[in-house]
Amino acid sequence: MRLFHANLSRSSRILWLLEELELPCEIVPVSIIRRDGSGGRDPRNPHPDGKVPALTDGEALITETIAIVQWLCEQKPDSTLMPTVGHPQRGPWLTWLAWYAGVYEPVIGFHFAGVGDNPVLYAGFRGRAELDERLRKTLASRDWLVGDTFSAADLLFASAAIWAREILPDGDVVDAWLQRCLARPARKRAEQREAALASQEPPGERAGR
Ligand SMILES: N[C@@H](CCC(=O)N[C@@H](CS)C(=O)NCC(=O)O)C(=O)O
Repeated sequence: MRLFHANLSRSSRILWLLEELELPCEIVPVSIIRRDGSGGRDPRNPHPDGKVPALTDGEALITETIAIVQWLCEQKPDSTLMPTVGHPQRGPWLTWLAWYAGVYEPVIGFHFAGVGDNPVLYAGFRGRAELDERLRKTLASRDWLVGDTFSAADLLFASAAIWAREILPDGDVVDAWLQRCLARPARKRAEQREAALASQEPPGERAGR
């Protein structure tokens, strides 16, 4: 497998997942267009939009964080990162993943863009307050989002807070859960691996956009 990765981006959490699962994978540092306009599209990156993460496994190209998370977890079906097919926790696990990609990220984007109150968006997704309430309520009654152990669902949400803590709701229960997630040895290993990769990221050609 090869992971196309850019430093401190949505592919960082895939580095973390690879460490959790102890899966071998070649990491290919690529440039991406950064929010501040720096960087540029990398011709080596097979992602159709020039984004990261992108994963290749033999002939297969897998893009979109959730698809990559599921693909990698399926390589180690006995790990605790993903409940097995038919397990009672499988449904909640899939729900958190789908909710993250289909609702959480869009609503956070609307919120920071200042359009979260738009009635059409609110009807389709609900708003930041509802998101915060769901996470706070869940974490007030349990240590992890699914079952009684850390899973890829926790990794997904916790890794969003690495870029900006305000992406997640504030409050003690969320802080405590976040600390539990970030204290994992695999997270520390991923952090070190990413730091070592940072210098290998190509600068990106503006002309290549
Ligand atoms: N929905 C995609 C989003 C991927 C994404 O937007 N990645 C950012 C990095 S965090 C990127 O590659 N941006 C470069 C660009 O927009 O050209 C996923 O979750 O995989």
